[in-house]
Amino acid sequence: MTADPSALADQLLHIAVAAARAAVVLIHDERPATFEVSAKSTATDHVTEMDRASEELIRSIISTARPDDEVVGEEGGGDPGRAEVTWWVDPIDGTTNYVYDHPGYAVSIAAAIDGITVAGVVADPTHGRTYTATRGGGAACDGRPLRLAAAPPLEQALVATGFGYDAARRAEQGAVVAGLLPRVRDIRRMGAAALDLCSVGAGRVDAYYEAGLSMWDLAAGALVADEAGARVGALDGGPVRPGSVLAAHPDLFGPLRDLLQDLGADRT
Ligand code: LIP
Repeated sequence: MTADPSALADQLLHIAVAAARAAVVLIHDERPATFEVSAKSTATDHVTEMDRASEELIRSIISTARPDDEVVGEEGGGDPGRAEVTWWVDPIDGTTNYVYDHPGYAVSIAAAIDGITVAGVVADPTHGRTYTATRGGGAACDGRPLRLAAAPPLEQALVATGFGYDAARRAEQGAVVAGLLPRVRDIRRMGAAALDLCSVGAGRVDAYYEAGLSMWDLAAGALVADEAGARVGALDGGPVRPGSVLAAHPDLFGPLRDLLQDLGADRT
């Protein structure tokens, strides 16, 4: 590994930002009037030709700059254990919002060294925002530093969440929300994990939780939230990992985790 990890993180972030910006031009600025949409795990779990084209473009930019790294993307897969530097790519996070041309989709790119995410970018084309972070270097939105304010009490917390695509799982996740709703200020369901995590970092929601996600959904947004001062972990309180995430102000994390565990959120 390089003698100066922060210099490498900055280099990786520079590549990630360039790739994200190119992908935003492709999927948003040059969005075609029509594009192919097909189903994945269920009839409502979509992938579009724009997801694939975005990932292909991002892969090309990363591989040109760093040919020995491994890119793991939602559409093209990859081997996260093969190389020292692994890139986690969600070419369009919030594909349902993208299909409907509804605000709330993002390009999410993160770089990890030996399994630790060190740089991340989440580009939000419909709001014209770019979130960035490097480990130990802070988080920013359009270059403006992000830092959490004081936490509200649990009953005044605005909590974001999301749901899977399988009907039976959604029923379980809906039951958790039914139990949560009277215990907090309100919930928000925005449709893209990367933006939900950045919203915690930017103070647009007080917390976010979800089960069933992949590292490409989580890696970049989790670094932004962490570097903005949030505690980010799994729903059981362990380290963030595929399948389970909770992000909140450190003072709010414990009470919300305990409530969500009582409601069975980590079993959905
Ligand atoms: C989405 C996630 C979101 C979840 C959606 C969907 P995709 O990812 O970012 O948090 O609630 O159901 O899984 O599939 O749009 O890349």
